[in-house]
Amino acid sequence: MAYGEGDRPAIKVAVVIPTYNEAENLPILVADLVSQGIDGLGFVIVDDGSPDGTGDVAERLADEFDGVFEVIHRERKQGLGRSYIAGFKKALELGAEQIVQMDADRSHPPAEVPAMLAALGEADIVTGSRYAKGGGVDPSWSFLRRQISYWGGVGIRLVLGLKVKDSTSGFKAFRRSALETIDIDSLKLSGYGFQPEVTYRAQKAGLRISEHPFLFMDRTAGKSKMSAGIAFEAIYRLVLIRLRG
Ligand SMILES: Nc1nc2c(ncn2[C@@H]2O[C@H](COP(=O)(O)OP(=O)(O)OP(=O)(O)O)[C@@H](O)[C@H]2O)c(=O)[nH]1
Ligand SMILES: [Mg+2]
Repeated sequence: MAYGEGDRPAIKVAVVIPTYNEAENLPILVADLVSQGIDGLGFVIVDDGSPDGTGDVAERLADEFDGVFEVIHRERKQGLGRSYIAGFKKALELGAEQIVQMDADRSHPPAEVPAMLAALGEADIVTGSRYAKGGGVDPSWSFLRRQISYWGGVGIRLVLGLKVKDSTSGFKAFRRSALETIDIDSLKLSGYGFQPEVTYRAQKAGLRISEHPFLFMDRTAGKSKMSAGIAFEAIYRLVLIRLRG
């Protein structure tokens, strides 16, 4: 249902989702989130001109949704970090009290979101964690992939001195005040390093970060945008960030 300015239900919880070629995944993810019955739920989708038409899919979902549903269209692919910064700013501007970030590829289970929001009662940021007790990764992952992912994460934790067990998780819930404290405009990394950089900033600012276990499942539709090159570049740049404080 479409609303005029001023008569849409108010947004309390904004789910920010960056998309690049996720036309198949996005409608399923949005429907799954809606079915969680979250009070004051709204969406901010940030699409980087996906050639597969994800931007149009998002507009259609916005027309159908009974509440705040913003779609930010950017002309070209600018990376995950820049997309999140634009999305977080929009969520704050809309007046959301709690902001959730998650991937569009359905690796992050919507069923965990209500518990993560509840956990914000005693934390400034709740990080979805594959390595907290009760969490895990897709059973189809090979032994080698598990080792690379786990030890890569341990390396990043050591480089940045992070306390959380899952330093690269892109599944998080923030209090509005946490995003305001972090000064999101000054975040430097846009690719794989964005998530640990956010966590590093939050820890340095003395924010309370808790971990919520979840089972990370591989995408079943669409293509991954990850590569080993992206991961190595991120680690190198995180070292620089730590050295410069
Ligand atoms: N707006 C925008 N979204 C992006 C960009 N790159 C990736 N994304 C989205 O960011 C999320 C994470 O990207 P993925 O390709 O799943 O990366 P990943 O989860 O690290 O890698 P996999 O484990 O292989 O899925 C997905 O929702 C993507 O559609 C980008 O440049 N711009
Ligand atoms: Mg993914």
